[in-house]
Amino acid sequence: MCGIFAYINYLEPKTRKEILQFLISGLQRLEYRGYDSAGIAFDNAEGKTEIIRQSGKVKVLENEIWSRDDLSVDQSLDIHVAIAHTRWATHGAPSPINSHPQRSDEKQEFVVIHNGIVTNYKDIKQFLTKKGLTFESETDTEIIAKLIKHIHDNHPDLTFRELVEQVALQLEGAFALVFKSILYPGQCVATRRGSPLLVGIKTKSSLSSDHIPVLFSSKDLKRQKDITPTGLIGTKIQRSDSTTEFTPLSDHAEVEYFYASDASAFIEHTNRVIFLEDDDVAAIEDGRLTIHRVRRDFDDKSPLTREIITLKLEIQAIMKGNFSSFMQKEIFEQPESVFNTMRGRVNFENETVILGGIKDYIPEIKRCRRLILIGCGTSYHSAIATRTILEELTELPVMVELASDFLDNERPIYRDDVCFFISQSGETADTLMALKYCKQRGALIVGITNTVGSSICRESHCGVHVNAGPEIGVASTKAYTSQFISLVMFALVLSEDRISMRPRRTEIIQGLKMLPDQINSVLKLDDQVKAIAEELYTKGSIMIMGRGYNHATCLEGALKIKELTYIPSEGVLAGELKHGPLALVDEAMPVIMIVTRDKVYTKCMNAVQQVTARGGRPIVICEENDNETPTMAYKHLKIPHVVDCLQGILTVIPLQLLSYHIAVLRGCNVDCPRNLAKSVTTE
Ligand code: UD2
Ligand code: GLU
Ligand code: MG
Repeated sequence: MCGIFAYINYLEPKTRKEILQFLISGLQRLEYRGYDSAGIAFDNAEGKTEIIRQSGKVKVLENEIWSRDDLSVDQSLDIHVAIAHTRWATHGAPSPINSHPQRSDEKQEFVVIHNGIVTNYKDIKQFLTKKGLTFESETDTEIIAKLIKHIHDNHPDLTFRELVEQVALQLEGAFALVFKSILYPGQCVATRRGSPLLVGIKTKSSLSSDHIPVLFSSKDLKRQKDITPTGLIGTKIQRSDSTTEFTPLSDHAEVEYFYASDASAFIEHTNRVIFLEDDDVAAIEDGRLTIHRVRRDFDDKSPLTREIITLKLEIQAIMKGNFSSFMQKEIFEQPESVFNTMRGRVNFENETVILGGIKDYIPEIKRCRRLILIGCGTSYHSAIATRTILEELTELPVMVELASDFLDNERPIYRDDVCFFISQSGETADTLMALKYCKQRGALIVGITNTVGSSICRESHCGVHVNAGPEIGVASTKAYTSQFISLVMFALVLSEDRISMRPRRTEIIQGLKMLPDQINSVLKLDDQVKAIAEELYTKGSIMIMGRGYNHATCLEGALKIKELTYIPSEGVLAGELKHGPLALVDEAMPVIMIVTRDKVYTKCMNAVQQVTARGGRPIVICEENDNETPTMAYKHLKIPHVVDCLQGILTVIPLQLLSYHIAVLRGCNVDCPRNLAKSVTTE
């Protein structure tokens, strides 16, 4: 989820100081991704692997590095492999021992850096423990370092690359990995599945601009006479007879390689990159890069010849990918982040849900008197969004409270209450205070957080990490949809043994399965949403209306508009229309209405009629198969159909996009709205 950076120099001498500087600046370029600790590994003067790790900022790590006087920083190294990492903890709190690189043993024969989550690490840990191995960290990553050494010890004939392939075959989950080993000096092997990883290549010669640089596979090379080595970097020219000629980089050519989670980490050194694909294993040995496949049966589908792409983008642009702000990037990340929230938890085949973080507390939760969901801002909205399905599936009374208001009024709390504290950062001061208040009164405390090792995570008895990955934009987007899904998963867990609820559960679990694809199709509305933004950005206020499962979407949409565009915006429960808000409606008042085909559909249509009857021109968010609502609307956006209790995930996304576009049109700072901070750690 966070940052990987590795630097390999071959016959291109660099001092240790230069190498360390490269690592630090590479990590600094990745800082924007969010992280809680950092670390590096390189060769020390004795030819052993040296690891330096710190919690906190890269600056702290840098200070630690330069404070060391035993590193022989002026020594020049002809061939060297160095790896570096920023960590967003998912397994074990941020601490030096949990930071990466993780090591195989005290001799540090193998070290590895990892982005992502290994979901079957417990099984592998158990296997290795039975073999007598002990673990020093709480991370999932440590098992990777230990496993590769274990395989090496049992199969000393395997190459470094083959060892990594064997390891990758055993791992489940999402990962980008880079390995270094004193047993294989000068070699560096990387692989990925689900997490991004790319290789940067810097050569002095051969890659001239009139040639297309490529990485050729042995298969392709075999077709050409006189070329024997595998997967070499070189150039190809298309001949007039439409054959290609490949000229490999000459032997003993000076070359430098970089591995990184995104190109911003090395773009100052080179703009030649190869994007690795899932199950690729990229190996560097004797200055040569080769790419192999973990599963050989996939080879045909995925040729090993990869074009080396020349990136022309400016550093600033690359940092955010093709996006203009982190918030926009995070909105578009939702198909993945939502999947990551469910990863290893929802089994779509046998329709079961396991939340490892609360499973031991389920009997206690089932005996409770009521559930109380507490949060602030967006997190509070995720509670509103899921309250109804929680009540339906748990058959428990559910209360939803704003943390500050809850404390102001000293709401009564009892020992048999179960209190949920929802916070992206896990540090929100109001929520944390409410947590302490409830804990003192003997309630069971459940955290719903995106940040492992955060205060709420530590103070809670149990909880669920939403695993949305770091969120940088101040206005929350992907954390909201992941909190939403976490609470729905909780409801599913609590209803597991209710036979009467089986059809409903099936419907919801199948709905969850479709969500990533459906979010993708909602994101395709971006241009339509932008057109609407162009009409609305000069308006003085915006009203967002809906009811039932979409009430939370209205509140969250209005909050996004306020936060980002500074336009007053109100989320109105459509049922309340005639009790006040209708007075605001006329031709000039922008009104957005959410109408989905659930049990309040007719009531929503009534609301649309009431608005149009007052001359209002509603912009409607409705379902794809709904041909009626658009006829009454001034404009409409169509989203896919999903089970009622999950609609809020699809309906909120057009509003996230809308607030983003309006903010851009108004020239507002999307990532850092005025007067707001990412995590509100003061009361
Ligand atoms: C754990 C791993 C996950 C995956 C899975 C495989 C961690 C952090 N997660 O996920 O990556 O390997 O096992 O089975 O190692 N907690 C709190 N308060 C909170 C949030 C969490 O106390 O606000 C506790 C929770 O009770 C549990 C631990 O933190 O003891 C990990 O929570 P989780 O949701 O990441 O747990 P799980 O089993 O989904
Ligand atoms: N799961 C690993 C850990 O918690 C890696 C997290 C990351 O992607 O930074 O250490
Ligand atoms: Mg805890």
